[in-house]
Amino acid sequence: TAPRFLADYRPADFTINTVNLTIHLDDTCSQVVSELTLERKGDNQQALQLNGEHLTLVSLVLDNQALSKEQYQINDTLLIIPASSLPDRSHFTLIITTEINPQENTALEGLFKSGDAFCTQCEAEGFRRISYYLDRPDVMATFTTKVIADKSLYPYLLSNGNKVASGELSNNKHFVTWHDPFPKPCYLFALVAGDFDLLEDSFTTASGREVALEIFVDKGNLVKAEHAMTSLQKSMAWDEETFGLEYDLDIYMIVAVDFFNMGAMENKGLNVFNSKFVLADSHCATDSDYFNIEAVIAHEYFHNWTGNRVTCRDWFQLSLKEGLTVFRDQQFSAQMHSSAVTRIQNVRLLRSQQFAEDAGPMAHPIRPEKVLEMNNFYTLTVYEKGSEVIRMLHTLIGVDKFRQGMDLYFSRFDGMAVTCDDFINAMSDASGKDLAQFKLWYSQSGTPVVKAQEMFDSQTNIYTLTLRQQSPITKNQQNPQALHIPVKVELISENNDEPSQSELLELTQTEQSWQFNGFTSKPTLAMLADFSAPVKLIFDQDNTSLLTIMKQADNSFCRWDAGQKLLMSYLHQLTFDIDYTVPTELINAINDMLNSGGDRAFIAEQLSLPSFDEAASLMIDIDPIALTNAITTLAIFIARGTQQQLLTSYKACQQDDLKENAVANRALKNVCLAYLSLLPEYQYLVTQQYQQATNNDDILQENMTDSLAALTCSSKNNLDDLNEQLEHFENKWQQTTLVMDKWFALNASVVSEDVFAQLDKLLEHPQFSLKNPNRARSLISAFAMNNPKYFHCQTGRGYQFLANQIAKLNEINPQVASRLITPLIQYKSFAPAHQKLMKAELVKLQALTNLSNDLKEKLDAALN
Ligand code: DPP
Ligand code: ZN
Repeated sequence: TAPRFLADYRPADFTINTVNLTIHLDDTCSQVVSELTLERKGDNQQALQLNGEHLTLVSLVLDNQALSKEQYQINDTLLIIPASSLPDRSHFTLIITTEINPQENTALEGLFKSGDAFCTQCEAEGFRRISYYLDRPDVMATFTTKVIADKSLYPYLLSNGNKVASGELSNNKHFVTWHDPFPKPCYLFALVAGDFDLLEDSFTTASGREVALEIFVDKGNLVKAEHAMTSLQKSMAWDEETFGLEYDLDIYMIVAVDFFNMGAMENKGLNVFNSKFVLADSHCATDSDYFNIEAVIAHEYFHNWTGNRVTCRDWFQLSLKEGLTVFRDQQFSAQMHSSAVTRIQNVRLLRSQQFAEDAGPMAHPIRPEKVLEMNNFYTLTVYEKGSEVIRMLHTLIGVDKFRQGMDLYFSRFDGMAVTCDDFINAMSDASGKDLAQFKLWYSQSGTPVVKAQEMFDSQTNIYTLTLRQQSPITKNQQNPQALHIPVKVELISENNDEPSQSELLELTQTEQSWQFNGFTSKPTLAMLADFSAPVKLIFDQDNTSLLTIMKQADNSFCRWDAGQKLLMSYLHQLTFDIDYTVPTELINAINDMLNSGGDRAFIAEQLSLPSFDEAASLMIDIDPIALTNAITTLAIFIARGTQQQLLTSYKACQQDDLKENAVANRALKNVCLAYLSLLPEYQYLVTQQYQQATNNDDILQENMTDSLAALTCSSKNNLDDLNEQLEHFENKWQQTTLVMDKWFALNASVVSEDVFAQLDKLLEHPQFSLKNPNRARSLISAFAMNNPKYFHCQTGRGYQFLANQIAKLNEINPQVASRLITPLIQYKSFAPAHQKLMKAELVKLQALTNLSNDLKEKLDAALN
């Protein structure tokens, strides 16, 4: 297959107006009858080329006439009906009958089995595995879907839209027919059949329409769907209040399945979810699980407008719906919870993962220009950086103009498939802001670097700030232009009678200066308030200034970020010299934080060291072992120095545990525990907490957040109780799939040489299977991402382990394989000895026979 280019986009020669599907479900041979009404656009004489993969064609009927084999051609990816076989009329019908094998579909694209249920995943290009079709998002049709299956095995037969007919058939079969009145691209098609428990509720929209809400889960899991239901109702209310957007069908269904490549999918009226983003109760789910469920439910719900009502013209425009919808779900979460902590967590994800992607071989603009396998572009760049770009726009034009821009966007484009430019133009027209330069964010890749330089003239009392920007120069980006970057700054005054000043600066040139008056002595600069732009900041600030910002900045993000910079500077020193003596001012600062009496969730973030990935994204030629040692050394230094206060805070949080703000209490408590568990004299606390949270006479006291936090301490420090705890946990939870995923991840994160033997054993565990993406990730990804010390060990064994699993997954599920390869293709940021070992594994993978496009695209980029 050849790559596709944004520049080559052409509208389709044909469109499809209606689709009538009849699907007879069968494990190994499902039959799909697809009746299309087609329309030739203009007077072109082109052949009709329909996409199709892994299909067995049974028959083709054009305007009631069966086509003979001579009248069409077929290959691995296309069905071609030449112009000579097509009628002269512009409108005609085609009935395509195909057969597929859902049971063998381990790629989980198209129609597949998840346990006993049938389900589909059609984004990006999965519908072509169900039937021959114009599988592109700018072809929008009205779907009617009749699903036929065994009545006892599949009592629920679901598809998009409204149920319009149902009935009994012979041989214990039944059918249900669904009609979706909204024309849609086929990537939003969905079908589910199975036996479920059903949680029902409703939502009354602002205009008074009653919407039935239905969540389908595996039998026995009904109570675990309640949080998802509440989250859905909150999301629906929020979108009405914030953007005036109401839901548009009479029914909204969510189905939770265990086998799913992604997090969830926004199919019109019938979302299919990875069960991990639906099921929760306090025993089996952590606080972050709860948070993520709410966020993903919101995300998929928000897609109903940003994605479904207005969709993408082509897949290069993916960020049109994803960046915008991530921004919307982040705003929602910030409003439902602490906006400061939510923002910090967004930034942590961006800096730890997206910055690395943007610096690696797969770097691409948020609107990519060249794609071999579309599934490779559901990336942190398109999603998270895409959201940052929308956020910058929001910052530049303000909340009211942003809303007007959204209104204009919907009034112009409802029901259409459009581009990122269309969106920006609507924003520009509504706000009156010139966004021509801003659009460069859509076409340039790499994380821009912004350098700050300050000068205070004590003669004139003028403070001058100079900013310089530079986007990375790479093979695919020889001549990057200056971007339009919103830089929010705060100048913190030293003198009580001179107020601090906050400003939004618009950096549009390569170099630009601003002057400030009103200070008689040099103020302290806090840069990038709220992280106003996704850039790397280079600004040498001494520790005194950082400590001032930590204490005095008005902006909570700046206070947190200054602390992280301070910590990062010590980590840097320690990676070069493990005997470096960290100044005790850090101990005072941390004691101050613990004593501050502020929001405990925020303090927990302040206390959390930069992760391995966050630190790595700010370094070059990383020696991963030196970095993991530096992190541990710094953590022990902090633990030793602040142990009294840590213990006091730990106990205070424990006491308040079941009261209000339980989530914030647990967050701080468990950060304290993580530090204390580094010191042998406090390790009894881990044992105690594990017992209380996991093995309590009073079951109501049990709590997964605390249980997992204790286990994580045990596994990170390889504590004596670890094996006993893991065994106990396994016995307790062996029936609960999602908790067993946590157990596999814990095992893979044990910081000990023994982890390799353990990994080999776990691959043979009766509950391990590479066919289940969650399970595969819980072992393999957890090892590669959470266990840097052994993943990067000098023998190369960690790299080998990952590559071996990727090779197996290449045959089973290319999408999952391709995601797991991320840490290996970023080899160039590591020191030469590691680079060599990592590269050797990539070379081996490149030589695989049957290499999927997914892996090929990444390997070629990494090794060229
Ligand atoms: N469109 C889906 C989502 O992001 C893909 N997983 O919600
Ligand atoms: Zn999405």
